[in-house]
Amino acid sequence: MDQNELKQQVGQEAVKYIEDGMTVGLGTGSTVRYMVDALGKRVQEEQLNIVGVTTSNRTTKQAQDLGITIKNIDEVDHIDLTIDGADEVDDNFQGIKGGGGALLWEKIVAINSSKIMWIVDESKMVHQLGKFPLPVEVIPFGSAHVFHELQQKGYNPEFRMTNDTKFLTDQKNYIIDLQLNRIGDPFGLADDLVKMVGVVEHGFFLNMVNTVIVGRESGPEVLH
Ligand code: ABF
Repeated sequence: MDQNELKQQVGQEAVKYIEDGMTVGLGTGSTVRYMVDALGKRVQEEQLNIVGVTTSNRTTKQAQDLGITIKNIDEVDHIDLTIDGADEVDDNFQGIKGGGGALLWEKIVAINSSKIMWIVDESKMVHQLGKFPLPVEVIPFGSAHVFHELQQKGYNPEFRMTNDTKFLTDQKNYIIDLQLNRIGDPFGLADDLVKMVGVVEHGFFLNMVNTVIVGRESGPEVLH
């Protein structure tokens, strides 16, 4: 199986955990795209009665085009289950997310969810976080100074670019990716980053996930 087949495998497996009447957080990324497609099929074929809360404008469009009812996070009083992707997941279920630039809305939806499930192809499973650059979302105002401070700290920052201009998140913020290679103390680094004025959020998702479904050649592996 290639990576896309593994992503499709876990996307379709995850949808089995969605029950009628649920409010479901819908993540962002190519793996989640497969899940939302499969969910749309269930909604159409089974008249599944669910409400989706999305983590990006692109997931909103995909879900609405499939006839899935979407509500803004501030219109619901709870989210039963959020299904999202991830860029890295370590042996302790700590994760890095944000490769798709949606980490802020993803984390807001996640912290308001009763249960969190990540769906990943096996390439995302690592022993130590850090090979994937850590995304940091920053307010544009003063971002050059935040960038400089990150340089001074030795975090190897790079502004995320799209066609020679700074990438803009759905919240109209910038993303600075930290090329760290290996991260020995994610909790310590997370604390350091959130103290920086102008930093909105980082891509560490620590002590958050309940279930990880990993795409494998032998079939989806469900880890709790
Ligand atoms: C999203 O899932 C992002 O946080 C993360 O970057 C992405 C993983 O991307 P993909 O599923 O396309 O590999 O939640």
